[in-house]
Amino acid sequence: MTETPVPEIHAAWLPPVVFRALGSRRVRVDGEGPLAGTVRAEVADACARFGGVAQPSSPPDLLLTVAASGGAAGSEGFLLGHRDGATVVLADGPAGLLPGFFEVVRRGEAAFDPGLADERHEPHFGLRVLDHWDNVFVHPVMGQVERGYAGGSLFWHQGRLRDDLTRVRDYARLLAASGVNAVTVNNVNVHEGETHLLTDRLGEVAAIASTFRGYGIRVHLAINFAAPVILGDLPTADPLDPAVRRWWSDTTDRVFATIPDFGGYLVKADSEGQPGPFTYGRTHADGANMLAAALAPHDAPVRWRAFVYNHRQDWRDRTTDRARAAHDHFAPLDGRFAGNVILQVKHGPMDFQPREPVSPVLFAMPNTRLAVELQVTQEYTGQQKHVCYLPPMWSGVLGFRPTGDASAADSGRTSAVVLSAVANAGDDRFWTGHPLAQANLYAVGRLGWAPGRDPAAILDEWISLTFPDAPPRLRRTLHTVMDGSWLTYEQYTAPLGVGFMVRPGHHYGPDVDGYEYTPWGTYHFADRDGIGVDRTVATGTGFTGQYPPPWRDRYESLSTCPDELLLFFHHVPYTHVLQSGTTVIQHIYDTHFAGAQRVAEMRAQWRSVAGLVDPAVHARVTERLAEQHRSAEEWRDQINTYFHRKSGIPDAKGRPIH
Ligand code: GCV
Repeated sequence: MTETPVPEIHAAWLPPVVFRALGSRRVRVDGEGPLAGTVRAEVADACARFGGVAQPSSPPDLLLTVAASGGAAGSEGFLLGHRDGATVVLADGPAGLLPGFFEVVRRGEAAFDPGLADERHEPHFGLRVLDHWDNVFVHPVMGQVERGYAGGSLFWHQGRLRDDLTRVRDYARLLAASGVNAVTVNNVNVHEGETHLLTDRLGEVAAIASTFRGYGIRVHLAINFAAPVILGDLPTADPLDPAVRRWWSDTTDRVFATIPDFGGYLVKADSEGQPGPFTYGRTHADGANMLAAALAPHDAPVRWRAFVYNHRQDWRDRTTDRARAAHDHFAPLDGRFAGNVILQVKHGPMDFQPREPVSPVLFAMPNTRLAVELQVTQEYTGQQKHVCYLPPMWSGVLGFRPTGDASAADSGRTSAVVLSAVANAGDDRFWTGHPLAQANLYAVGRLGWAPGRDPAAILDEWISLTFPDAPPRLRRTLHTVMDGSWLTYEQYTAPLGVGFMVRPGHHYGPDVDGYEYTPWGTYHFADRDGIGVDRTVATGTGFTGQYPPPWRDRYESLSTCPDELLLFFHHVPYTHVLQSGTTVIQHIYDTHFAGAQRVAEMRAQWRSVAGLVDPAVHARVTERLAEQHRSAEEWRDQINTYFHRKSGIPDAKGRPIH
């Protein structure tokens, strides 16, 4: 037996062996166009590897074809079933062939069960986009990838587009196999150099787009609102100025002349120092609608971010509440955005904390198209040094029912039409730094197709694809280590939804008061008596009033506010008794001891499967778990000590607090 060389780049969820069931059969692909061509090439490759026959002259075991009834050309839907002794993928249009193909791959042998009942697959979110925060030039503070924990950019290296885009093609293939259909290539903080991607460096975007195209993935660009000024063409970027409007329209026409299937713009305006319409006394609707007008002839959207708040606030002023900001800015503009504007809303009202309530903006704008934005890159959830499987959190967001009625039909969920997620991949050999963080990337597309899918089932699916020959013990261990890891992370970090307490700037590790007296609006207000932010209508900032009933009442009242969000909504004494029956202070001690202890167990569990996993994967995860363990203990000790010193209340169980 020849030894297979360790691949330079990890195969993630597409190691060759997952194509075995399909590649050992007779497979025919009918259909025209580049996507059908991609599927044919995939099939040919799999059959060459596993002894099957691609495009056989005899009846196939698997037929992938566009259904005779033929839906819209761009439709990605398909039917999977069994007809006349063969498994069939009947795609609505050519765009459905690729997702249909990967559905068969995912199922392996089960896809060829003659008893396979007809299943209709259609994506819930038409646009499922990964937003890369990649810079072209290495930023002096933020580096090549802002909040990137997986090495450098897949696209750019120190100011230049990479010569070899093979990895981008492999990335496109991985994303297509998970269900993602778009990528924004650059950071929403568009610095001067990156502004040129829109014009004189557009060729680089075109090169990336043609690499993604074969896998049905469209490329979007984050643009600088002040581009007409920065590029030196105009003295103003006023969105109501006719010359500015013409500039955007002409520039956008050139983008589409170069990249006919260009996906659209993404804009961070009047946020954290980025330029925007406020400079000219205009509204966000004025700004977004100007870009929408330029994109409309090309039938493309502008995604306009709702992450707008005052980052220069005075901590002494208890009336200003950052959580309120997005709703205060945008809800009054409902109905004033053009049809091709998509308002992109972070899933929580603050900033991707491990626990936040769902943003009320997602339920306040029935006349605006919305995108919900998740953060796959683990800025506040362990920076890909910690195992933190995030889909259970996302699933809660996507399944949140504003009516509060758990039995309500899907229409009761968030009205968002787009799922966007800040990417966590880079040029690291394992794509995501921490090999187990690949599961978070994988899950975005899967939830984008079916937001109601069980996160634990997605995890098992990812395990099967990524570790296809894993013995049951390894499968079980992976599941045990990962499922629940978000709750473990929550246990040893900031308590009960209060958020932050991270080291300022890089946001890794504990610093309870790190942001307490800063202008960023992220406070916990701990004193000797109690902790938490009073966001009630009755006595606080009134944030609870931004929710529709019944949530505004549930969050407003101490007796109905869920424990895990208590300190997000209320300031309470340390002796306040939670619904769980324990006091706030004892809960803090208990969860911090338990969280750090759980990480020690995860470490031991992982150690026990050495020898069952690719040694390089095992070594990388081992190294990261060691750091997670150190960090969890650091969190435990700082948080427990801080609150012990503040409150003077001892741990009822007498454990060591420093
Ligand atoms: C891209 C947070 C992050 C920033 C990020 C910003 C945003 O503030 O720390 O790095 O900027 O969110 O989402 O725009």
